[in-house]
Amino acid sequence: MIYRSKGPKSFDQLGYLLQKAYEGRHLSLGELECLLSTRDPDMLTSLFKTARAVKEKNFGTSIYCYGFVYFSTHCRNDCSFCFYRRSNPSSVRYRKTDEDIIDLATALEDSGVHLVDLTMGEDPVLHNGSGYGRLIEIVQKVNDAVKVPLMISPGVLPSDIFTDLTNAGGDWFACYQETHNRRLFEQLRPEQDYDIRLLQKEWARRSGMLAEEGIMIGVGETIADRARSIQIMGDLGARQVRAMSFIPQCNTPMSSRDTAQFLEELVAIAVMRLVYPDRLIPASLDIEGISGLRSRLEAGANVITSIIPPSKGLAGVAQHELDIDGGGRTVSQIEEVLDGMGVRLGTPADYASRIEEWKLNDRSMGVVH
Ligand code: SAM
Ligand code: MD0
Ligand code: SF4
Repeated sequence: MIYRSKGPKSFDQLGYLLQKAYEGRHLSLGELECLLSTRDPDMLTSLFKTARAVKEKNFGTSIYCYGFVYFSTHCRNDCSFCFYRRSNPSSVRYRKTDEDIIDLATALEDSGVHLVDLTMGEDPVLHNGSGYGRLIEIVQKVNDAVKVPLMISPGVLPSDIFTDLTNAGGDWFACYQETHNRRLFEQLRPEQDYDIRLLQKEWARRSGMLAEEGIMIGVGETIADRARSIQIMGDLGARQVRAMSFIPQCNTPMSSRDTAQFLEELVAIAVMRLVYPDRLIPASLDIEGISGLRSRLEAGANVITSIIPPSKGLAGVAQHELDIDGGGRTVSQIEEVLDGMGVRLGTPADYASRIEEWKLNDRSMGVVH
């Protein structure tokens, strides 16, 4: 059960915390919990306004956008929240050919995305005893075909694969812990190792990739868990941090849970923005589709993820169909929303130079081994 007793008691208290964050001063765990418990409508307006101001101070009016290629939906794992868990017989299963993956990535690049996210379930064909040669080959082929940076979201890999993945063209490695409460993790990701999953982010950074970390909202975590996660995500050095609302999936153990209150996600986005002014924070189209874009950007997000080309037989994750074949998850649709908000897409060069600067910084700080 979420407890809310620690929300700001007055506008003075809220103003103090927002000012502190705006000036870049450290917020304690208790202060994060307090901000995460904000629910009064006028206080929420102030919270989101400050989060936007912090975003604009660091990123101006530039927003970035990611194409999503979920190229294999086969999975050996049985995550209780996921439609694609191995024991769901009604899940949509496909495995795209290398040619299909290249065509999809190229089409996304041509449509104007800043990055292509290559995502898969822990497909037993690609995660097999004889190594990860096929995965590396796919990444290399896509990298040869497109100029935009690549994100790889393959699930959990052994430590010795990361350098090959970086050399093949991986710029980002995404692997979300979902929660940093170990007990809850065991329920969400049964038979998976908490520590090995957490280490993925470190191994990725050591090999020269940037890391994305994330949590789910509405899976049984407390506000204190969310505050701790926000702190840990920062400590990991993740340059992109996300919060996504849980969407219940049929034929899964969590099918009869309530859908998360999307407001809870927006508050988490705003607090992450206050604490991490210069990191990337996604507004995923995979939760509420295109209709949920504006609220997420207004809460402080600055990267639109889960852009999916229509009618190519590609699925989303939390929303496997929503807005895909209707063309709602395309760059032209998001540009309409951005126009109405007075913001715009950044240039690919701007995006690429930002991430190159981060990589150089990691090298000069001795993160890369
Ligand atoms: N299989 C890889 C893994 O688990 O890391 C990569 C892809 S996985 C499908 C990507 C993420 O989607 C998960 O880590 C989780 O955060 C999110 N996700 C999956 N099912 C979801 C659901 N029902 N609601 C919200 N987010 C979900
Ligand atoms: C998204 N459906 O961005 C995608 C996915 C995997 N790196 C990302 C969760 O919402
Ligand atoms: Fe597999 Fe990823 Fe879904 Fe878990 S979240 S069942 S690892 S696809």
